[in-house]
Amino acid sequence: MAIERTLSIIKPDATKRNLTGKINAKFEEAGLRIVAQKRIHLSMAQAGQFYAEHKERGFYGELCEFMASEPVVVQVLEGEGAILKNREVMGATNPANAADGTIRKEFALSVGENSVHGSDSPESAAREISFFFSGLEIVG
Ligand code: RTP
Ligand code: MG
Repeated sequence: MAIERTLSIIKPDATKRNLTGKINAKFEEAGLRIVAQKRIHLSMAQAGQFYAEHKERGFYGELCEFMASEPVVVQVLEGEGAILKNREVMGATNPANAADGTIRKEFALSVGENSVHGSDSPESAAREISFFFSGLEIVG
């Protein structure tokens, strides 16, 4: 399988509870390398732009407010099949459905406050990585 890069976000519920290191350990244990990382506080406008694909969904306003409520850690993860592998390590969107050992099973509070985001396709990964990082900031 090819080496891929994917965009990950450690969400406000997790940064607030000081879980960045524990979540990063899960990525590293799965063979994903953190090749870029920064802590930022999104504005409502930035959160809205990032999640524009969900504009028509009922949870969009709540999602944007949550993502702008506290700092987040945005990261680029690299590895074999990184996009799918990261989704596996994250677990299902709703922690009630997440498999044992996944980040969301262990740390998520609810379907909304679910600790991590991960790109869901190569197209999303390309768009989302360039949303947050310039090429110079990614060091593989
Ligand atoms: P993400 O984009 O954050 O990696 O999560 P995902 O693919 O597993 O889920 P997606 O359907 O893309 O939804 C994006 C985020 O919106 C929030 N959400 N809330 N209240 C709700 O029913 C609801 N559904 C989704 C979650 O924070 C979800 O991760
Ligand atoms: Mg998604």
